[in-house]
Amino acid sequence: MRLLVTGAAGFIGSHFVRHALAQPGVESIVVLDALRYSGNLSTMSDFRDQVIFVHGEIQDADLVGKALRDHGTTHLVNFAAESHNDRSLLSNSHFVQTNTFGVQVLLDETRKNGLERMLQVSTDEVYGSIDDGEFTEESPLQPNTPYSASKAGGELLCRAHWVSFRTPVVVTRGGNTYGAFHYPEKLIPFFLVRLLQGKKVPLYGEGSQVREWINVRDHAAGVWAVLTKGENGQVYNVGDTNERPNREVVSFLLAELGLDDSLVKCIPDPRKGAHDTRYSMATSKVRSLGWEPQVPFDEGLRQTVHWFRDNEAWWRPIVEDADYKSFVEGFYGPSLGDDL
Ligand code: TDX
Repeated sequence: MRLLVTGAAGFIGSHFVRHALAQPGVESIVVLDALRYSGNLSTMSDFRDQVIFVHGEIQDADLVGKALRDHGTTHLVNFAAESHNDRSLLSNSHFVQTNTFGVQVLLDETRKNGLERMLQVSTDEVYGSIDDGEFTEESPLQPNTPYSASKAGGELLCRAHWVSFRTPVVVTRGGNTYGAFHYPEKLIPFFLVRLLQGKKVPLYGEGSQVREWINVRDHAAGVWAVLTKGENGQVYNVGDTNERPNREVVSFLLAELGLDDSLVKCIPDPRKGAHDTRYSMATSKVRSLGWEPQVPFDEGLRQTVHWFRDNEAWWRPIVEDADYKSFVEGFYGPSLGDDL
């Protein structure tokens, strides 16, 4: 197998490359990444010399086609995405450009260059919110934010290219993912880097929303299982059964760092109507491929806390970057400052 992995200078993509490098039969890995704000070469430093790096965007058809041909690619896995809901509430054209149009480019290039398979990494957020029960792969798509709508658009193109052209494509829908190298804008890494700096953390509303958490190593292994054993034209949920309200996750982080509740500030919910109350997915389909999650939530979350505590050299340049500061101030308001 000769792989091209897009977005591997980011969080889940980098863990997927680590996983793939340890598998038999992988002859080469090309990483294509635009190095936009959440992609960092430092995230790839432990495997940089084992992959071929191409700098560019998935929307660039000429670049993608050339990269596929130059390296005799057989399989393409797409992790490249704009992935933060809150940013999509501020402005969303980049989301459609990358998450929808970019996927169309990859599908066309997969077909034109005769690849054996493309895998599109998607998200449980395409289903919208569920109060009781769980989403199966047959549940309707009812995305609630520009981010999740742009991901749903990418997925629908996968379906259409399979039906129209028999382009060999599979889709995974991942749950909320946590672990090392997570760009500090999502709940867990954002709160960790703030707490580690002694700063307050902004919990939306009362923190009652429920998310289903999966460790990033399990997510990467799930994507690998679908890539190697899934069926073309199919969608696979990749989740674990760790449903937790946000405030419980935050309590865990505080306890693990020896801090108390005084660092939590409940703020008016900036997502307003677009804040999904609960995600939950059925995963029997992916489990039928022989995959199952290996990392218990408490153990994985503890390891994540320790990783952030021990790897300030990775996150410090990110939180000191002017664009990062400007997003945090712009979204949460200048009062977030050092003390919320
Ligand atoms: O500052 C915060 N305060 C807060 O209370 C942030 C950033 C988040 N939250 C809440 C909002 C959500 O209920 O925490 C919960 C998780 O938020 P995010 O980490 O932003 O994730 P979510 O919106 O649930 O989406 C995630 O899961 C699906 C990822 O961001 C997506 O990329 C993925 O597709």
